[in-house]
Amino acid sequence: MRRILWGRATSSNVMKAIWTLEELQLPYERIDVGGSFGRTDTADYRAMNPTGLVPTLQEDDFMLWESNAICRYLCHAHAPHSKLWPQEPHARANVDRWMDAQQTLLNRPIGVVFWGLVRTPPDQRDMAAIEQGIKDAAQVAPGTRLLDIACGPGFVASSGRARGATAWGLDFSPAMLAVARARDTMVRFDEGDAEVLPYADAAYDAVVANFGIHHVPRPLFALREAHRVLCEGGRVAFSFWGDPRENIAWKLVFDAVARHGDRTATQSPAPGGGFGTEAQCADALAEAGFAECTTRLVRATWRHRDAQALLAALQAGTARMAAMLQAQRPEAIDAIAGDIAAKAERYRDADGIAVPIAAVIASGVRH
Ligand SMILES: N[C@@H](CCC(=O)N[C@@H](CS)C(=O)NCC(=O)O)C(=O)O
Repeated sequence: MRRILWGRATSSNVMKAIWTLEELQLPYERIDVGGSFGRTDTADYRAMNPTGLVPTLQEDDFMLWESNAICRYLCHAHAPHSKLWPQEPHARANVDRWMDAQQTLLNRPIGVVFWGLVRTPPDQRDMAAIEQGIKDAAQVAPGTRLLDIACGPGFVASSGRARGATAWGLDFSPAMLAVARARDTMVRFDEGDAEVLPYADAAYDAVVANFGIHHVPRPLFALREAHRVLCEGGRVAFSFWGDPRENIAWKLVFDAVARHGDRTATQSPAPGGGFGTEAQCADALAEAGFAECTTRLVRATWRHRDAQALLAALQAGTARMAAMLQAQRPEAIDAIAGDIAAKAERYRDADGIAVPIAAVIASGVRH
């Protein structure tokens, strides 16, 4: 029989299957797929595993996905007397309980940490993890009336809805709203100003803003409005890029522009500012009237093929940073790119560059 475990060894779910195979001393080959190895999007892989995730176990024509199912199957089929999955009903139930708890209870909260600690493919999954962290901070649950302010394409509103919330999104940009509405027809997206919300007092249980509050000219006004539209006990949560000292991807660019270009060349309006450290976020929340204020610095690694790819991602995916880069003279851009490439070398490993980034997730409760 040919036994193949499909999946990169850096995945925690693949590790479970590897560990079981090794523990049971079962012969197998492992083929690297997933993450930077790719191939999980191919028709061949999807035919084995329609989720496109890893691991997948293949034994001749038999295919099995879901890491816990794989571990149980291996014990059941090939080592029925192993202590790994004991036959005695109570002992087995205990193992099953912890395996299920890992998949359901534990996996979600450790997701943000996990994302920050292991290698992830350079396909922007980092942002989804931060969004998840925000929703955790806002404690979004089924039935929650959730408002996503400065919603952009509406990713947070949509994932709040996927968790059972009734979600609204608000943004001042009709172009962003067009994208959001095309993405998700189940969320109501409104055009409006975060500083003057077009909603009644106490209309929401949770208000979130993902990397939005610092684009508002007067963030404190927006937080006061969030306070007004929240009901008693309602929670606000927002994310914000960490200080460049922690947020190296940003620091590489800011330093390079300072050396070779002009940081003031940008035509975009000045940021609302005043956030960046956890203390500043907590002060702003308290000033807006919130209690039980918490802040948490989330660190992660942003992986790219090289510095050029990092710069391209920032140019395509940011607002003020992109405007600042666009405002540089063409010859300065070359020098800036060269400077970033040189300084990014210290973050190089076998797969490219792994640049530290950091964001603050802040939350507070209306009493
Ligand atoms: N519930 C699934 C989750 C599988 C999963 O999320 N796998 C991750 C790696 S830990 C994955 O495939 N990520 C995409 C990739 O590696 O390309 C299982 O336990 O097998």
